[in-house]
Amino acid sequence: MAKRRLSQQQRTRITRNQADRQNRLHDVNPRKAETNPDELGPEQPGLVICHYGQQLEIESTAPETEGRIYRCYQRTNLPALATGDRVIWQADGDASGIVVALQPRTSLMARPNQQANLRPIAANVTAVAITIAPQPQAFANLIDRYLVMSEHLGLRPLLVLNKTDMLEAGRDAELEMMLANYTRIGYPVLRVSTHSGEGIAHLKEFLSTQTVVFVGQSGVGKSSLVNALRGSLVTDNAAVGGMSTGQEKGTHTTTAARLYHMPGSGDLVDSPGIREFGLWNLEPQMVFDGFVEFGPYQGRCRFRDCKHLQEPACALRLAVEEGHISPARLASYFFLLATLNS
Ligand SMILES: Nc1nc2c(ncn2[C@@H]2O[C@H](COP(=O)(O)OP(=O)(O)OP(=O)(O)O)[C@@H](O)[C@H]2O)c(=O)[nH]1
Ligand SMILES: [Mg+2]
Ligand SMILES: [Zn+2]
Repeated sequence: MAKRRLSQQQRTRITRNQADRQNRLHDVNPRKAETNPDELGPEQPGLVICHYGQQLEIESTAPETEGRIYRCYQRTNLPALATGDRVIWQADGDASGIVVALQPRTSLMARPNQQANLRPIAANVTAVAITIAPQPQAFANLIDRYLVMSEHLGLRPLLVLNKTDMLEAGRDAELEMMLANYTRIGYPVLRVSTHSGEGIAHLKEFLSTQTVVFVGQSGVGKSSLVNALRGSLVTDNAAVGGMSTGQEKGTHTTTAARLYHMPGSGDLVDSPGIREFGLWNLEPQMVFDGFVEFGPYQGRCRFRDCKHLQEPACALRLAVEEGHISPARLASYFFLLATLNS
């Protein structure tokens, strides 16, 4: 037992060391970002695969160099770039270059950093896979936060329950009830296990035409899913955490969002597990709109400015009493509203 624990720790350390080494390898002089344009290669299109620190990994989408990766800096006049951004860049060597322009985005997912500034995570995604597992425990508040964000951005949300091999009928009854409620609201819930392979083919089919970002707590298996969906023929697998139970908190194996192509069609973005329950810039009405099953009751309360708390003839509370809206979702709505004001 002791021996096994040690080897898991070692595995985690090795993964981390590899990441450090890779980052050092990618080091380019930041001053190059201001190189005179005449000294650079022609402008060409590219795709941001990863953004860590000040550096970007750009995949060329120009016919002659398609698929090749260049380590780049961005010109300082550009906004912060995100994984999935389409850009224009110029080579300044065999494997490096400068990003000179950002192409229009269809969507931008961002989350606040510790300073409460919004940090872009992924651009141009079409779907959000909210990933949960029996372990670490899933929180409805967090799922709802992602749902509100997805609805707000017009992205297609789905819930992915990973680690179905770990489910225990008694212990996970609450989780099952929670998922049944999301199904009832109309959200797709896909049940998978990267260990047993259950549901992976179905998830792959479901996502085949999408660019999907995997979000959720650290240790739920986002990177494992990306690897499973891409299959065993690829060589550049995402690093996976060492704790097979996922009970250990704060492993945070993935440190930056990264885009992977699925063989065939579809793109996957692996993102780091969330560290804190951050806020994002939303108005209260946007939160309401993000609870899609509340929609039919909008404007039906007796008082126009009803807060749905104690007011008489509140349509929303009546809907809860009559079983059309789950009490958990109403509670979650109040919780998210409160976090906006804190
Ligand atoms: N039992 C079981 N464990 C799994 C499954 N999928 C992944 N795991 C384990 O869960 C742990 C965490 O997996 P990761 O893929 O690194 O999780 P992550 O969500 O990417 O974590 P961060 O990168 O830290 O956000 C690893 O030990 C995996 O082996 C599964 O289907 N069943
Ligand atoms: Mg990961
Ligand atoms: Zn009301």
